[in-house]
Amino acid sequence: MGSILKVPPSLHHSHLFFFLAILIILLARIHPCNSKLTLDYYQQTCPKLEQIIQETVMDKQIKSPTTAAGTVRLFFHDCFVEGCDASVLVSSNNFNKAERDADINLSLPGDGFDVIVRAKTAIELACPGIVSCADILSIATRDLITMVGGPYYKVRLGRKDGLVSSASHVEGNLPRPTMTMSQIISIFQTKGFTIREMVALSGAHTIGFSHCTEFASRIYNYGGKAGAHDPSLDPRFAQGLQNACTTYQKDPSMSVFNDIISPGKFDNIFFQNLPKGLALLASDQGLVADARTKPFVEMYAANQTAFFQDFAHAMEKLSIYGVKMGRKGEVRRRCDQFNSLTV
Ligand code: HEM
Ligand SMILES: *[C@@H]1O[C@H](CO)[C@@H](O)[C@H](O)[C@H]1NC(C)=O
Ligand SMILES: CC(=O)N[C@H]1CO[C@H](CO)[C@@H](O)[C@@H]1O
Repeated sequence: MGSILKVPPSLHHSHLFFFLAILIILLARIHPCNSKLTLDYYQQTCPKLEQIIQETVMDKQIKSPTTAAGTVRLFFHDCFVEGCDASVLVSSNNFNKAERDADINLSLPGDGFDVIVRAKTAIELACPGIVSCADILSIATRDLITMVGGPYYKVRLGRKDGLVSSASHVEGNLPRPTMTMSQIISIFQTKGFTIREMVALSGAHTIGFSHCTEFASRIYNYGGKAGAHDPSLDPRFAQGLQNACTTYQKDPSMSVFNDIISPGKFDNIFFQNLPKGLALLASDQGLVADARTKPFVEMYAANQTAFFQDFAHAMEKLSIYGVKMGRKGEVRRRCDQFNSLTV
């Protein structure tokens, strides 16, 4: 090795560059970090993995129907902050305020975390120390989407769990309903997602709910006028929301289904609701008001097959966003703690 690096003084700069380039290519080839996610990653080491996850999520979803939406949102938040590396599952401690405790975390804890912990426990019994929490979260999300009526897609495996989870890394990486459409598009585009993919992924709001605080400014004293609501809301829907949220300031847990027509079913009704003024979040309503996103809303509203196809592709893409492999991560023993903290 030493002799390769010792360059004779006569050697021209471009030769040196050439030597170094070859050396880097050779080193990259023997280094395992270069490998890719594969469908059969655990075939030898944990053949029952997919079956165990499937059973765990079915059992949990039947007992707690809010699990599917909670898990899908958890997955989205995990992937958009530090990549899909289960960083969102880590608990805070005295030394570190973790990602899950950022102020955007409303509704994140609960069933989503619980179903992953359960699956991890069952998997550790069958094949200890093998399967990453990031892979479990990816498969569980896909299975839950399928279970509530959404499309199936393939999930490649081999993610490692991240070594960083920090509340301070959340801001700016996740969209908020108060953002303009340009700001939301920019967050997705920075991460390599097109406007079309952004609209398709937003279709996840066909399940689950939002807390009243997330849309209160649209239904109470809109624009500073007493009793006024956002005029883009259907008037009867606005009144229903005002009634449903009356005491939300005293009780911050008050919430309403995102897709009021078919809240528990993964379908394209969410997109059909938008032009009717039946969207809770200002950002969702915005999808049908902006010329860049409206054509996709109309296509998905008219054609569920088109929505499912685009959603499945976009989820597959999301599930490999920023994944860590090889020594860039670890297989956590507990999904809520880095291995350096467990004994
Ligand atoms: C496009 C920008 C987006 C914005 C501004 C946004 C914002 C929100 C907000 C404010 C909530 C309500 C949270 C609460 O009150 O607890 C929510 C819920 C939800 N979001 Fe998004 N979101 C976006 C995109 C996405 C994407 C891409 C996905 C997944 C692929 C997703 C999945 C969900 C799910 C499933 C829920 C329901 C959670 C539950 O019921 O527990 N969202 N979103
Ligand atoms: C719906 O979308 C699918 C998938 O893109 C396409 O093959 C089909 O022709 C569309 N159907 C209609 C009625 O436009
Ligand atoms: C349940 C939970 O973890 N909630 C946290 C969400 O974030 C706020 C603000 O950072 C914390 O105070 C909560 O404890």
